[in-house]
Amino acid sequence: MEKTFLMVKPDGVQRNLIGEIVARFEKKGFQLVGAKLMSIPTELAEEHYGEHKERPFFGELVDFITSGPVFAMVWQGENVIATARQMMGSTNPKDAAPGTIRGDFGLTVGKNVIHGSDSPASAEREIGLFFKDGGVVEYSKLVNEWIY
Ligand code: RTP
Ligand code: MG
Repeated sequence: MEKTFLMVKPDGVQRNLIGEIVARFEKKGFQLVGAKLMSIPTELAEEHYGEHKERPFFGELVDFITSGPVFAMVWQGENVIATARQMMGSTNPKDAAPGTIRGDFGLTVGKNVIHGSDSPASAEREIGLFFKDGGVVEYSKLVNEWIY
């Protein structure tokens, strides 16, 4: 089953949005298979956002993501990578549709509440970076056949 890496960024943690964000993915029917509150070491932040190394905002991005704890998660389900990105909304909250996480809660492009893997390759890479010591659980929900 497809997996993705999602993370409530430091602004979302400070604003008490962890529960709201987890609830959205739970209610959608996706399955939480890993989660932890953690501080990101600078080296991990630089590696995670390595694709943006040459961008002018790279320093600010690393400073922000290491500025306070984040809530790192692995979610599972069919098409979870693309669907989670839709549920997050556009990168810049000013362009994010109402009803999306960034549309409802985001303030600026730098403080946009949530991160989500943008492709299967990113998901595999990011799960490997953030959960390299384990913590991803395989389990079945026995409730019914309508959710993952
Ligand atoms: P993310 O990686 O955090 O999930 O966001 P994303 O895929 O929607 O956007 P991406 O292009 O990967 O950019 C990563 C993060 O960099 C910040 N950013 N700042 N100042 C700027 O113009 C600018 N552009 C991007 C955003 O916080 C974005 O989430
Ligand atoms: Mg990205």
